[in-house]
Amino acid sequence: MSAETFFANVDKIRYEGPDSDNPLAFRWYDADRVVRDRTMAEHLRFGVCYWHSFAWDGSDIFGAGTLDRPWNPATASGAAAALEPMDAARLKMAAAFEFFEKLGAPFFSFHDIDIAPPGKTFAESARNLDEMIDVAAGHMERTGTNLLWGTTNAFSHPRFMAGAATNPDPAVFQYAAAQVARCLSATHRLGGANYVLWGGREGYETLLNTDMRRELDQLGRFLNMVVEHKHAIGFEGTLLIEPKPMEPTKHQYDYDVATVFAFLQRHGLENEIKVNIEVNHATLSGHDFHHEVATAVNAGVFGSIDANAGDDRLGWDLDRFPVSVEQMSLGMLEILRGGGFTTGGLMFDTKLRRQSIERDDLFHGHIGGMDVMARSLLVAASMIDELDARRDARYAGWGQRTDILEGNVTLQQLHDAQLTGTEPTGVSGRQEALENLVQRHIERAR
Ligand code: XLS
Ligand code: NI
Ligand code: NI
Repeated sequence: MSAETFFANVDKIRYEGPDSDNPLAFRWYDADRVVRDRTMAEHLRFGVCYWHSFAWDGSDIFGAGTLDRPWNPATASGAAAALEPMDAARLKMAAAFEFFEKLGAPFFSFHDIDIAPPGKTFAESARNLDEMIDVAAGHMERTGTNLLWGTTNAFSHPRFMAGAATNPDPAVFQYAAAQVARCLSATHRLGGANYVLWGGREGYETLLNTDMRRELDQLGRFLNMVVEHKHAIGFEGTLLIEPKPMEPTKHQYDYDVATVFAFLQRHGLENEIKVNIEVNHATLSGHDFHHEVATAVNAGVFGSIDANAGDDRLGWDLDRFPVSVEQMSLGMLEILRGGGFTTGGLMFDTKLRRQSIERDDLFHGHIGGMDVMARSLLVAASMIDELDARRDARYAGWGQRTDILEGNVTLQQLHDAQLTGTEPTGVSGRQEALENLVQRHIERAR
């Protein structure tokens, strides 16, 4: 098998418009189309993730790998069993870049161990990573694909069973620090736009054995060291924390955006680190996706998005491709209200279903996700002005009472004024009318 033809049955995916019946074409994502102030490609900044799409073999907690990924030794065909790990990594990378290019995704993302096999020692792992970073640089140059973010996997290996930075054993903290330093440099070398820190197992299983105060301080120190390292090596991308409330631990310290923002402030990091919001994690934390975006925008820490979705019947991080235009339109609305992406983008931290074993299934998942997000952008762009005007009108009364928020009146003065004042009449929330407005834009946005 030649790696260049891993997806031999699929050609470059093109935009054909909403009336196309071609399942391997975009119906909504038209990269060069201008929407408000920028093109769709500039608004959406799509990225494909290496881990679910190329490193994962389709295994779940109840069963073995199902996916045809010949570079993964555990894959059913066994084709890779005979391959040297570095040869398997090169094969995987060639297939991944063939995919990025045919899909027309401008960005990709990786964990260190997705692209380079771990060695027997840290030094050997670091050499493997360096070598694969060189290979990646060649593919990026050839295909024009860019790096949205790099990240470190400090949660899969047994050494991280009790976390990385929050581990009770400082030797594990040191290992994780070494890994992040190396991977941050690798991300810098590839011109990454961001670097993500998802707190893989930074949390606890039981408070019976956990000194929460100490663990949070360890995490704060760790992140300060990452910031110092970023500046030391001259990395200009954005550092991002990815909130998640639970899974794999019972309680993750980066619970949601509000929790992360409080943590950043406590450790003096609120101007150095922003958030990467994952839609499925928002759901797990009991929030709407758009709530998390709005919270981040308000706090000034909005960074990037992992564009996936959960399943209403299954309560874990399922990482489905997004399918709901309504859900994503409300999220895109808050992103537009915040001024859109700067270094961030929409990363498909998405998994095929385990039964999707044809090679082109990976295209169908991404094409559908890109079209849902593009359509959601059109809906959000179409309704934002009308909604903002309605929202401003709701607060219009404050135009006459700037004295209150400017701090020019006291509680006593408001009391005295009310003694002779009239009964407030209130303002209608107009929720049903606004929900109908959203539906109208969903129906009509083109
Ligand atoms: C896991 C996270 C992970 C991060 C990258 O739930 O979503 O995939 O995005 O480490
Ligand atoms: Ni996730
Ligand atoms: Ni994620």
